[in-house]
Amino acid sequence: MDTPAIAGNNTLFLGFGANLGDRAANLREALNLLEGLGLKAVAASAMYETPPWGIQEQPAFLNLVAEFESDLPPGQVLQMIAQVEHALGRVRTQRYGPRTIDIDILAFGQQVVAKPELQIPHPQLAVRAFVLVPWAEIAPDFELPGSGKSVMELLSGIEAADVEAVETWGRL
Ligand code: PH2
Ligand code: MG
Ligand code: MG
Repeated sequence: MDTPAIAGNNTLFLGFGANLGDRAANLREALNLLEGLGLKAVAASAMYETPPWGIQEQPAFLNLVAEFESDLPPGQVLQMIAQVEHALGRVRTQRYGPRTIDIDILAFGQQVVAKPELQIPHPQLAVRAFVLVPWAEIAPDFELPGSGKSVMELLSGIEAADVEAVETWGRL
């Protein structure tokens, strides 16, 4: 067979966060815009209100995780994400600072990407309750490439107080 090893449909998980403007509207619009660009959403978690991580002096976030199917390469999905973040008024100023929308590629099937501009799986997902709680809602058994650990296993490594601080806020 001379077909490329990485082809066909990939299960892709994206993390969404917003802490400026109408946070829920920003999350909904981000999903709609990605679907409009051709990414097929197959599942979405609830929206969770989460304490800001990294820089504490900023408004609380709404976060969610959604699953998509795509046969596009990761770099192309990253471009679509940048387009949607731009359309929703994302201005890149402070690292970990406030934003109308942030969309991160958490995992892309079993692919591993280690480039300066893109790392998959997302390097910090294993320490972030605001990612693992919504992710475990929709895909507890998904196994990360490399470690082979499931989302649920990673979540069990997070301190209880951090998990409890992630509160269900509402449906999309
Ligand atoms: N995103 C950040 C920094 N801190 N904190 C929460 N609760 N949720 C986020 O999505 C978030 C954050 C940088 O991407
Ligand atoms: Mg982020
Ligand atoms: Mg980001």
